[in-house]
Amino acid sequence: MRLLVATMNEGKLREYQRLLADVTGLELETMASLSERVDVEEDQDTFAGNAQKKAIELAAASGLTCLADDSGLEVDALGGRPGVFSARYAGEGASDEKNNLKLLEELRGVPDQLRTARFRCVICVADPDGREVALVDGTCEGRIGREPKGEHGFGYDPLFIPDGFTQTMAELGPETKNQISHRAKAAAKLVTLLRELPTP
Ligand code: ITT
Repeated sequence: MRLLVATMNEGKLREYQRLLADVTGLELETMASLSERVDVEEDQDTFAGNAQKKAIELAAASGLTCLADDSGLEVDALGGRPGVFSARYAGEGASDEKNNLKLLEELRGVPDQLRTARFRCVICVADPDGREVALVDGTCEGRIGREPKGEHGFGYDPLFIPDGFTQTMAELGPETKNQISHRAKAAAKLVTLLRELPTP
């Protein structure tokens, strides 16, 4: 099956290429295979709503089975923010660096035990007729550090210290991240579901 990994985020794309590498019969396509750029407005108020919207619209536009995820960071001391606004927390089109700085600023003075947070990922797969064929999720619990550390990953990885570790996700690197992350957990559920789908 050809599967379009519908993301403009290079970091996510790299992770899916690794996470789905060993699935037999799956041929991954990237947005580069689309003849024209398709923008989907992420205007839903849940991760699931945005993932469904992206997968369904991009499947229809590409004529391919399509995987989309909506993901982000929920910080307890901020009442779950930035949540679905994670990519544009510091403003539309904000860089990862700006988002991280804003997060540190908002958490200034918050003690370690209250800096708990989680990454959340919802993956939706839609077939070329725009029918949802899978909806799965995954979370990764941790806490927000005091300064950005590490070079791997993307987004909030330099600030996020997963439970059970002392280093940030950006210090831990892709092998560890792909075993423990929200995206890895959701992808593992997806692989189980895809294996159960009847082959045409
Ligand atoms: P697409 O919609 O094109 O996939 P995007 O970056 O806009 O790309 P989202 O709307 O899902 O994707 O926003 C996710 C944001 O949440 C992302 O930009 C990061 O800031 C953050 N995020 C999600 N997963 C992350 C991860 O594994 N590590 C660090 N930050 C992450």
